[in-house]
Amino acid sequence: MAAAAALRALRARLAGPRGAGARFSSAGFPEEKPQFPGASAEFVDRLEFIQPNVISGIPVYRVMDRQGQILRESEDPQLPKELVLKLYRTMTLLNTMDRILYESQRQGRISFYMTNYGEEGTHVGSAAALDDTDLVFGQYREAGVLMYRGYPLDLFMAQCYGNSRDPGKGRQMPVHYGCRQRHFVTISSPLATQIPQAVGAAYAIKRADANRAVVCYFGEGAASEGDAHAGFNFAATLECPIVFFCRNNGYAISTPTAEQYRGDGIAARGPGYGLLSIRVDGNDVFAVYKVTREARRRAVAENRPVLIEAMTYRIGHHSTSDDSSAYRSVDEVNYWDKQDHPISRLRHYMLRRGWWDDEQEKGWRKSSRRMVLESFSAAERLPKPAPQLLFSDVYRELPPHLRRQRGALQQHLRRYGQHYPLELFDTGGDPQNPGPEPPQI
Ligand SMILES: Cc1ncc(C[n+]2csc(CCOP(=O)(O)OP(=O)(O)O)c2C)c(N)n1
Ligand SMILES: [Mg+2]
Repeated sequence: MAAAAALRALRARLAGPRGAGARFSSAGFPEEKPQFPGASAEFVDRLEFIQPNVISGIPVYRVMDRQGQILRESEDPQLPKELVLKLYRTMTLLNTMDRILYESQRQGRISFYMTNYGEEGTHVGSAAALDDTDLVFGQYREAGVLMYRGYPLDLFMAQCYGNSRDPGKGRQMPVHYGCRQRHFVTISSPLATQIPQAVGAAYAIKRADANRAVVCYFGEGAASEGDAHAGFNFAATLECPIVFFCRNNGYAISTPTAEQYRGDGIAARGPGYGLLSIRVDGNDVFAVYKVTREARRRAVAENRPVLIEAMTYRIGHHSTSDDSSAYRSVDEVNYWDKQDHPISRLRHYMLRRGWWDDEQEKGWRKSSRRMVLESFSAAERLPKPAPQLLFSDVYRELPPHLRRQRGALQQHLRRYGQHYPLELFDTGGDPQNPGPEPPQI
């Protein structure tokens, strides 16, 4: 690897010519070796700064070219047909769900949405490489991981609609999914907070000797947060079984990567923390699978944190609150949409193998769209959770100030209920009725 060679060259340069006979200090240490705690290098007698580009040009690992052709047979993960079809169906179903929920936000039916366009390969390739019980901490643009684990469309929709089936009881913005049964920790909006939390969980797993990994997803923008530093350093020093999965999609809202950092991306930071690190083509689902599988294996077998930087491109706007035409060209977006898309790359592969054809494509597009639309209209018909549920689930016993507020809400609704669309809420006609608990799936 070019970076490793550069580091070796740097080390040799800094070491300089060795002194002849070893001299010893009065404490008995050889004097030509630094004895500072935490330093493992040599003295030099020439002043030379370390260039910031000493780790640069970290290569991008890939398995397939853009036409879906395997580049080197020995790197082919040789996934069975059924698994490849599952990867493809999940990637395309996610894409279809995104289109429908994005449009529904545009029509005012839900308040907010974030699409995953162009990043499907990073989600599905990595999810497929994990064990089912590995604990996932996400940012907000990893819905494909949860979908791969079988999270039903009805619950994606319930969360985005905040209806009475939403396990979060309508108390979060859309796309803040979570599922205990699928080991997917609920998303929270403040960037990078999941990183130290994930490391803490990995440390607990290590202490319990549980043979599991934690996988922590984040964007390259979030990697500029202080929490990322804290997380990386804790993971390295506490030797935690964690895979840090950075989706480098080129933007943090409107800020392009060129304005986010001056080093060689996120992977270049890994050696500074003592993390095994690798960069992968995130639009090559097989490469993502292979890298994540090996990272997961080593994280668990060696109690070693690993940093993966998956290079991809955010084809959609940041969210429905953003208009990316204000800061990037249509040509740029079109390039990734038309020339280097993870879905078309995998489809090319499947077509070459004779595992897929145009008829199957048409049939699947139609039936998956129907599934999403059915879920979508069912979600829209369900009532909102009862207002009383605002107060549950944080404290085992409601503290006095919240009890007072709950009472005040009840009184208010009793007096002025006719001014609110209470018929849309799951109260059985009685605003004081907390309504049924949503099912836990
Ligand atoms: C602590 C904090 N600061 C700022 C924000 C606002 N914000 C939300 S998303 C985002 C960009 C994140 O970019 P990146 O991590 O690259 O993820 P991407 O959206 O590209 O997937 C920002 C600045 C936030 N949510 N939390
Ligand atoms: Mg980003």
